[in-house]
Amino acid sequence: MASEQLADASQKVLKQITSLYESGLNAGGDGKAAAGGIGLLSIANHPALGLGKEIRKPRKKMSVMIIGNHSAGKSSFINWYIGERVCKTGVAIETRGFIFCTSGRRRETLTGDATVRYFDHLADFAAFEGLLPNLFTEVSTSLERSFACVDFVDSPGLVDGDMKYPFPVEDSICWLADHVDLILVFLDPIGQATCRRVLGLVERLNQGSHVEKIHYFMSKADEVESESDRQRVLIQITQNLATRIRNSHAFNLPTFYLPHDDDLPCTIPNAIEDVCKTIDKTIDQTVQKNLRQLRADCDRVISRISEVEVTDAANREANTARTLRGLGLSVATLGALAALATLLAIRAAGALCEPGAPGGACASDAAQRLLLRDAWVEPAFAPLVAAALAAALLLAAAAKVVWRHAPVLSKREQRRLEEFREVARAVARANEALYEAYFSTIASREER
Ligand SMILES: Nc1nc2c(ncn2[C@@H]2O[C@H](COP(=O)(O)OP(=O)(O)OP(=O)(O)O)[C@@H](O)[C@H]2O)c(=O)[nH]1
Ligand SMILES: [Mg+2]
Repeated sequence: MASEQLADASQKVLKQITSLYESGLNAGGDGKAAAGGIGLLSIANHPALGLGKEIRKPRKKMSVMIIGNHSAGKSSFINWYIGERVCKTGVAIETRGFIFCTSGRRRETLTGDATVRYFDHLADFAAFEGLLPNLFTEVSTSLERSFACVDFVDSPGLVDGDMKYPFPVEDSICWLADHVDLILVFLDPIGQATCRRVLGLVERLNQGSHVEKIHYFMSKADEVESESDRQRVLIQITQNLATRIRNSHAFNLPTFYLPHDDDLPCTIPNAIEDVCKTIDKTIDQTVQKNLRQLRADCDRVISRISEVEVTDAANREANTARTLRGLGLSVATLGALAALATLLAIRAAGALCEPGAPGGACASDAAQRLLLRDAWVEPAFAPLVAAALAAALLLAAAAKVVWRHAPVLSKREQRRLEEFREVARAVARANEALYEAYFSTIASREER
């Protein structure tokens, strides 16, 4: 299968994955992503689930950063790959900043601000002082090779000496290294392949978690005159890098050069197809990584919904227990208030039967009975009233605390969660279908 066909299949899968995050499935439920539905992202961002920070949409394309010494042919390689001269090339220091090269509907150049808006993962990248004016995007309509699903990042050439970069060049390359899928290091045989800056940067990148994504190539190999010269330069570069890279035993430095228009024979081996294969392999890996991420995110959403439902059921149960306890305490409060009222009534009856009390109320039976009780209430009246009042107040306060209910989901919210679960399950099924379709594409490619 040609690179373009692979790119076409990969691009479709990558786009569908993004669409499943953004807008879910179409109403027909035929597994095709469509605009207007509920996407995995809006489900993750729903306040009841709170997964907004954990679930992120993968990018629609994979990205390759090319780094290396000045004049190693980084920009020329991108132009050759795309089949269009989007980056400036030449012997002078041509690339002073970062140039993102992406495919789009029309040819255009975006400046720093627009670049940061175009690639939303770059928001923090612009924080490097002096970087924004040196950041550009070249949009090309080319569909050559796998460009439809690859974004290239052309970086400033590295040189030693008095060269002053307008921004912290090593730091910004290291920042980007975290955000790209593949790093190609181009070192040319006649330039400053082993300059201090290149070696320092390679060492830094090897200290991070990027080792697996870095691939080294000796570029412009046609500039060496003979095979023995090529071997000599290879040994020289390898020796210089060996102490700075992890996995140095597996270190490989294929040589390549861009095809010439002239017919001059060149006996130097050209591994330019290996560079393209490395890119295609990373596209494969990116598609598979994104499919795995989608599956994991569906599972995460489904298990979060279950967690929320379990918490809701527990809250309901706790609320019932709280209601019963609250009711008990309220009844006890009423009891304490009744005791207080009784004490006050007894005291009032005693006052009515005082000698000389008006109306002869003491004559009534009820007052007489109360008066009898007053005989033993009277000595402890004040502490008893205080105790009854304190008990009523404490019980009322306790009832108020106990009766405080944990929030529970409304019927509407419960239905919404059910709907979310169905969407996540359908997206997981669509993901399986994408997986199968993609692998059968790969299998048919390998059979040829
Ligand atoms: N012989 C030969 N020359 C090449 C090859 N690739 C690029 N060149 C030439 O090398 C010079 C530098 O190429 P660029 O693509 O500008 O190199 P660069 O790495 O982008 O340079 P900076 O941006 O300055 O770091 C240009 O004159 C290219 O024509 C190649 O494979 N073989
Ligand atoms: Mg350049």
